[in-house]
Amino acid sequence: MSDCLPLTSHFIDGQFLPAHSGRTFDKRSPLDNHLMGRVAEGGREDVDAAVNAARRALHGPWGRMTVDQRVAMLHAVADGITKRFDEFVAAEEADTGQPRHVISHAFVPRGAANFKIFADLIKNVPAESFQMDTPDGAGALNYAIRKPKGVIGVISPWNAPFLLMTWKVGPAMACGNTVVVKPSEETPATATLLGEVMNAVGVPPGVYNVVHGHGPDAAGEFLTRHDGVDGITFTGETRTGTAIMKAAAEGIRDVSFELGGKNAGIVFADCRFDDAVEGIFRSAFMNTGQVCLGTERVYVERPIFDRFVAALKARCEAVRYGRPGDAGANYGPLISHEHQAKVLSYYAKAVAEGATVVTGGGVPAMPRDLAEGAWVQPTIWTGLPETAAVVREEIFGPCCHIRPFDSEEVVVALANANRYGLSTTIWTENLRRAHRMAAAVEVGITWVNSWFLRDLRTPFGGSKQSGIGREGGAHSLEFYTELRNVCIKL
Ligand code: NAD
Ligand code: 6OD
Repeated sequence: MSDCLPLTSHFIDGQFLPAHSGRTFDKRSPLDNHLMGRVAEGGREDVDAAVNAARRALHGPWGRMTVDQRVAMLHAVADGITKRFDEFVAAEEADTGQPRHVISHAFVPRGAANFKIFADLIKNVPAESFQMDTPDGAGALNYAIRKPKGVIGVISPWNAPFLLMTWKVGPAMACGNTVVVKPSEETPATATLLGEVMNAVGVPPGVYNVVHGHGPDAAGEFLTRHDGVDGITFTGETRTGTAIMKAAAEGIRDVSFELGGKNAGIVFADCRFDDAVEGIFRSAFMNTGQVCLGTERVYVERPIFDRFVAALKARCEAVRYGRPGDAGANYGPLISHEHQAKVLSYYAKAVAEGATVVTGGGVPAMPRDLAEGAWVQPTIWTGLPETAAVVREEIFGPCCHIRPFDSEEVVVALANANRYGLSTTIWTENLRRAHRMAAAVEVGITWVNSWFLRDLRTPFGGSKQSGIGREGGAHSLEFYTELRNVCIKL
């Protein structure tokens, strides 16, 4: 490469490496489209090198560590992230363009916590055992031991890149596995930066590897098809999950999937009105709507419908566009022009299908230095049937459709009439109703009078086409370890 732009390297076997082929791809800023640097474009050789390094490390010093030593190392990783907190925040800001407070309050601290929580968990895993009778009366003792699954392929998305990647790497390493991460091509920075922390705290080479690159017929797919990979954990679109599941079928590899959503927000007339407006606003528009748990369908009980729509509209029209560190800026761009084109195509579809555009619907006027960024307005629609594309399909942008409802039964049916089942947020002061609703909605997580709160020890995952398996706390052991039975004749 003859220009002097920075290169984001692979991290393989403890070393920062360019692609074996020498190829790179461009990383542009979502804020203004300027060329930030180049990224190593992973190919088969790079994936091979990373998987082989991970396999060697499984049986090297990493595999021989005691649980206490591993736990201490994961704590050191978490502390290492915290020590370089500002660099992680800056790297994620540059990759995603999102406001500083979102990244520094929600995403990066949770990334560090992902190492501590799973390290502490692994020290306290109970083992099951059964004493059985035998015909000779001597008896036998059965007990189960948990072993690492092996080399884990981690494929992560761009919307909260550090949090979502570490949520897989933390438990995988805590359980004694080694990993090969393929971060999203849109957000490569923090994965490589984490390699520096791994080296600094003495994680053995090959335990944590990163191969950059694209998905189909590229690094992502090569990783999912590699026969040295024992399990694949993936967060991303449901359609990509389908492709990965087919790849994993070769070799009967296990998968853990966190996929798409089309989440409902349900607002009852007895809610605390201002809290509900703020909660729905955050859930639909935080991170410019690029949150898997985001609300794109809002159902509001009829007596407060008009007032609610007006209040949410006012909230949207008060957003302050800007760069991550700009004073007062609380709203960033979409991740890329490609994603902007997708979101704008849905804005056009909504109008074509007869929506009333309450606010937004296009690209905001931006100052000259930001005019080339991937900006879109927060957008609210009303008046569409449930069959409309923007009411059925995941858009993953800052937009929602709001519809009035008249009864609990009807709103449950509306919320459930979708192929996804990731999350729901319910706003009511009626405790009994909240419990009834939480049991009736077909989703992996229900929030009542809140959103985006979750203790890392609790299960997380999607129902229906929103995922397979649960990760979080002890539930992560199901995927990241293999349970083996030992039977001893006494
Ligand atoms: P995506 O599926 O396009 O890409 C995710 C990752 O998969 C990227 O690293 C990409 O390079 C890789 N990839 C793409 N095709 C591949 C293939 N054929 N084989 C192997 N790897 C491949 O998703 P995205 O656009 O990065 O992220 C947005 C999506 O992620 C949304 O659908 C969102 O709902 C979902 N998501 C879900 C959760 C959750 O917890 N359920 C969390 C965040 C995001
Ligand atoms: O931190 C979490 O619990 C979580 N599920 C974050 C997901 C972010 C998705 O965009």
